[in-house]
Parts: sequence; C-alpha cells; structure tokens
Amino acid sequence: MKKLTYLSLGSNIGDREANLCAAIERLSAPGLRVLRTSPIYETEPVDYTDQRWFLNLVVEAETSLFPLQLLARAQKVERGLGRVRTVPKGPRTIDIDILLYGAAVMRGDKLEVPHPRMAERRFVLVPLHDLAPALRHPVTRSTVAELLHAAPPAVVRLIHS
Ligand code: GSY
Repeated sequence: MKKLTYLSLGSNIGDREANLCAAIERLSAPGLRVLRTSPIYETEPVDYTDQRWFLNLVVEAETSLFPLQLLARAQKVERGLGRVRTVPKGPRTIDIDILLYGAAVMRGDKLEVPHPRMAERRFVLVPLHDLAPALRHPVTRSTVAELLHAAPPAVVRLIHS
C-alpha cells in the first residue's frame, strides 16, 4: 500500500545545494519514488542560532516503506553524506525529517509523525506550501496555508525554483 510522504531536507555545511541534490538522489531507491521537490530556500537557523544559514527544501514522495523503514532510509542517506551528530541542533551536512506520512499519526520513541515542530518552522512550511497549500495537518486539521499564516516570523528567502 503506497503512501504519500513529505520530507524536509536541510544543509548548512559544505556545498549545501550539492548536499540536497545528493540526498534526493539517494532517497530514491526501491520503495520510494520522489514525485516533486520544492524550490530551495536559504533560511536563518532556528533553535541553535550561532551557525551558518541553511538551505532547505521539501520533497514529496510516494513510498511503500513503513514509517520506521522510511526513517532508516533517511538516516542511511544522512550517514552516507557524512552527517556526524556532534552538537545537538548544530551544523549538519544533511538533515532529513519526516514531516507527514499519509494521514498517519504516531508517537514512538524513534519517530513522531506528523513532525512535532513542523507548525512552528517557517523553513518547513514555506517549501511545503509551494507543494501542497491545501494539505491538512492530520491532528489539527489546519491546512498548510493556515499553519504558514500563523507561524512565527523567520527569514526564508528563495534561492531558486
Ligand atoms: O531540524 C532540521 C535542522 N535544523 C534547521 C534547518 O534545517 N533549517 C533552519 N533554518 N534551522 C534549523 N535548525 C535545525 S536543528
């Protein structure tokens, strides 16, 4: 049974755009097909602010992987691109977060879906809005457009489509 999933990708080390492109290529393997990618944005860091600005985008994909298999795929791509978990919320070659997995709601030790902080993050909502403005958050039932309207301010500037 295939599900539509949305993934948030971010990079703030090295050639950030090349890292995003490599991650999209590596995500595409048996069980996952990338359907669309959003434009790329340069975004100010949230949480740990004393670090380089990020490039962020959102991927829409169709997947037959179960949620934890999808998480394993994302973590494998992160490791393959040299991500080392040193400073929590600190700089990273690539970060891949599962935002939505169909309309599933799950809260486990390893994975929470929908992503628990997606509604506060303009760096997630702006590119997600480009792909799916009318998509509804499975818990709050707000559309992505409504979430974006209510999100706290943060700088998100378009790099290219
Ligand atoms: O959670 C994703 C990693 N991350 C980001 C990010 O991707 N973009 C921005 N702008 N800030 C971030 N802070 C963290 S942690």
